[in-house]
Amino acid sequence: MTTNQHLSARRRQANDATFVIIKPDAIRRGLIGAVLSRLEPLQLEIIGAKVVHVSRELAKAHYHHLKVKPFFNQLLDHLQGKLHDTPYVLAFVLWGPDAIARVRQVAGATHPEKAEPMSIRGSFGRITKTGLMENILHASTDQNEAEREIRLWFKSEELLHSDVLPRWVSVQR
Ligand code: DAT
Ligand code: MG
Repeated sequence: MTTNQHLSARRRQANDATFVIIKPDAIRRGLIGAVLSRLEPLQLEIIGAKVVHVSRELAKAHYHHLKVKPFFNQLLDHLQGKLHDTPYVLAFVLWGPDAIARVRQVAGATHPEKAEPMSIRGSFGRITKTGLMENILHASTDQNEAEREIRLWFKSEELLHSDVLPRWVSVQR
């Protein structure tokens, strides 16, 4: 094995934490179980889980990178459940080998019609007439985003592995 192969093998085995939200459209449509059954085969540990009533402030902070977009307000309304009469979301921190990339892969591309058909978004997501992406779940895209989002949504005492803070990403166990 070359040094590069060793490095990539180690990288593949690195544990990381990712942040997942089951969004109001999925809750409204009775898809919580379906989403979890797509994630469960990844055999990640659930190190944080809770029901969250999403304030405007939290929604804005979560999607801060999209605040200049024309769909920003609709996005906030969606996350707050205002468009689905569902005043809460389910938030999770999942932990394990390559958690961020593997959850993103199972989730599928942002746009449900472009998502791989067997992915969660490809299977269950849809676009409404107003252009809202009902794409079922949120999942962090990289380590910086995961760390920022986990800190935004969870207190360290709400996580099983709070001992790995602040370097919870890529910590070998
Ligand atoms: P992702 O959720 O795949 O990480 P993102 O962070 O770029 O995608 O955007 C967050 C959410 O915003 C996304 O889940 C759906 C919505 N969104 C993104 N691009 C959009 C667009 N062009 N029109 C409408 N909604 C959009
Ligand atoms: Mg994103």
